[in-house]
Amino acid sequence: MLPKPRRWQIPPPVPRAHLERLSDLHPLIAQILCKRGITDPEKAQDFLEGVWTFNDPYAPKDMSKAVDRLRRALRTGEAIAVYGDYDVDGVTAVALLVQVLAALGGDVAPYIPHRVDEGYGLNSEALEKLAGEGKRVVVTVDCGIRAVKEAQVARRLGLDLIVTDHHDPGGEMPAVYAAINPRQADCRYPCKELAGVGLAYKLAQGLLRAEKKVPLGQRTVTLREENLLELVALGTVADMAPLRRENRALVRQGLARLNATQRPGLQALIARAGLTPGRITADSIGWTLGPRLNAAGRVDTAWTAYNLLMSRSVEEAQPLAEELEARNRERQQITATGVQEARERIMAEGPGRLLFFVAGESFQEGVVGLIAGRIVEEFYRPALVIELKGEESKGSARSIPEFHITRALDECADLLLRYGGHKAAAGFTLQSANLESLRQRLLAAAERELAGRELTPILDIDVETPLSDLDGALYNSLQRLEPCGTGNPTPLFLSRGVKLREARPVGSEGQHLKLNLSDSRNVTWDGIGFGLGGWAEPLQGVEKVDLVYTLEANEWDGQERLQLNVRDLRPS
Ligand SMILES: [Mn+2]
Repeated sequence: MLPKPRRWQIPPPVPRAHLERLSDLHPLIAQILCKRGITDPEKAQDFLEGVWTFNDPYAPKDMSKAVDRLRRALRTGEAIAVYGDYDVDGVTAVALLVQVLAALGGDVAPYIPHRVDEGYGLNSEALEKLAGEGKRVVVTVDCGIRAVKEAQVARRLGLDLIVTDHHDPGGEMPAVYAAINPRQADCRYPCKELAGVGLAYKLAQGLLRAEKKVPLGQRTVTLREENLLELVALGTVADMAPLRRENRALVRQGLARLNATQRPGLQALIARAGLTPGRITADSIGWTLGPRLNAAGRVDTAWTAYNLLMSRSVEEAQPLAEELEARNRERQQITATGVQEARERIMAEGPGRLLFFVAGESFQEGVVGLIAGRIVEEFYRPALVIELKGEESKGSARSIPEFHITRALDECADLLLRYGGHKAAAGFTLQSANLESLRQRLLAAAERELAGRELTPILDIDVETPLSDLDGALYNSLQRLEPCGTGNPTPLFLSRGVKLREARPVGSEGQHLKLNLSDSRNVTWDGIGFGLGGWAEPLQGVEKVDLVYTLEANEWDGQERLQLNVRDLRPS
């Protein structure tokens, strides 16, 4: 069977004037930058160097207020709680702020809710518990911006609540002591795309700089802002925050530090996951480190990940890294079973629908989002996966660019107990009795928005070029575009009329495609197409192909060789 078709979005030619302005750069790099809206030589330079020049941590709305309140707590010895989330962004943000407040001499403790027992975000029982323990200030990270009711509870309990959150605020803002969130309408902070951990870092910068200016006591604070950047890189990449503007600068510096990390926990995690210090990229976070840190909160408790990040010795860290490895395997297995079951149901219902809605007792809450993500990948339709559970059920949604899933849920707000998210992903809780109504209303919304549209995933090509124009020098230049990932994808090339010398299926079920190609100068190239094994048969006898691919280096026998990672192809 041929792999599913992709729509090739070919970039319009870049105006000559733009290219001339960037004539210091490799012409293909210049074209890629122009395609991404960077046409000014100075901006191009800043981008390539990962520079972000706006350097005022007090600029976000309410930041000074939050810093002042925390410094009062530090001065008077009031107990502080840092309240986070159980995913990587949340856990790294908690670790970051606890580390900073402790370094400043604070009486500080972390709080991370349990995914299944408590669920996402602030909850009143937890606030009561914290107040009962004598906490006076609660700082949230990566949550809290929609906690209108809980903010009232905090107020009644005499807690000063400082919210730092990067999620979209709802209609009503919680009445809190301070709310730091660049997405609120009256916040003028120029980078709106910081992750939860990025905002925690801004607060940390504010605290550390205030301390430097006016020390609170006799203690010497040895912790420096830069020591926190590896946490920022982990949380930002794992949360899929766009890797541009300030995030790009933070992640770039954070990756450099992560590659030489002195944190025993990260050293243990990196070693156990089989990564090599010095070769860790944003992809290593996305595919290897992030899933392991996340697995703790998905199948058990996020404290394992937190304790790992905070551990002080290799002896303490190693068993935790081991445990994360085991949790991650468990997570993979549960996800695979869930995907299989969801797929079977979709096939039974008829895969022609415009939206998939599957609910069942066997889907585990910790992985419903992962299952939904896989379904979207496979079928290219919005998907909701719900763990059916007594009176209240919890689910997760993933979507395609053509369908704003959180807006669709907004229309069904009367059926939901709580929900939140963004364009492409959302989480929600509802009374199980409302499941059928929710399903029908969402199907109707999908029908209205998607019927008659061509629903095919798009390959957003950066540049069309003869294969013979690619070489090692270009590959080296391309490294300046790193870190690539969400919001700054690895450049996608199109080459037409490439000579095909061989195409054969590889992989345990022949699911992948191995290619041998040659360019117009008769230089041979290797190509690999993951999931493109279905092309092996129809390519027999084909002489020339058009290829969409990324360029990568493959180590073979200690030698680096360029190869094409082919994303799609057609006979010319
Ligand atoms: Mn987050």
